[in-house]
Amino acid sequence: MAAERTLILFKPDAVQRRLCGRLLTRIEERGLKIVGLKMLQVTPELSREHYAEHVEKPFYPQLEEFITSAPVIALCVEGPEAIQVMRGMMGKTNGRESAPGTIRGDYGVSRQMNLIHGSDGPEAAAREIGIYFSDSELFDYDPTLAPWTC
Ligand code: RTP
Ligand code: MG
Repeated sequence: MAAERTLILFKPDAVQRRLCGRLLTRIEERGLKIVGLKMLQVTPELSREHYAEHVEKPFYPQLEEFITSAPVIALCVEGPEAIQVMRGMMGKTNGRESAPGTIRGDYGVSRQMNLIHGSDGPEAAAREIGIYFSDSELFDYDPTLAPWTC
């Protein structure tokens, strides 16, 4: 099956709560491949570009305040149907409605501070990966085990 790429953010609450290691472990243990990773500060300009579909919504000012409140970790994650696999792992937007076993259902009860962002479709993924990563920051490597015992 063809590999697909998606843009993931560990949001400021995940960084501040020191949950990034756990979130990364979940993604790796699921079998997805990390092909890009960086920490950055989201600016108001970047927030408006990323969340363009929400800029006119009533909750946008709070969303911008939150997403710019501390650094985020951005990842490009690759795998078969990676977009939907990641959306399933994330759970519903509101942590209170998110099932146990999902990231948002296991670590939060907030509708806004919900730990993780994932692209919601192929067009969004291509657009968002382009916002956060240049081509030289994305890596193509053999995902099989390295022969570290020799
Ligand atoms: P995301 O884009 O961050 O992956 O989250 P999502 O698809 O599950 O949810 P979306 O509807 O795209 O909303 C983007 C983010 O805005 C905040 N939000 N606040 N009514 C509210 O207060 C409200 N609704 C959404 C959340 O941080 C949500 O993840
Ligand atoms: Mg969304």
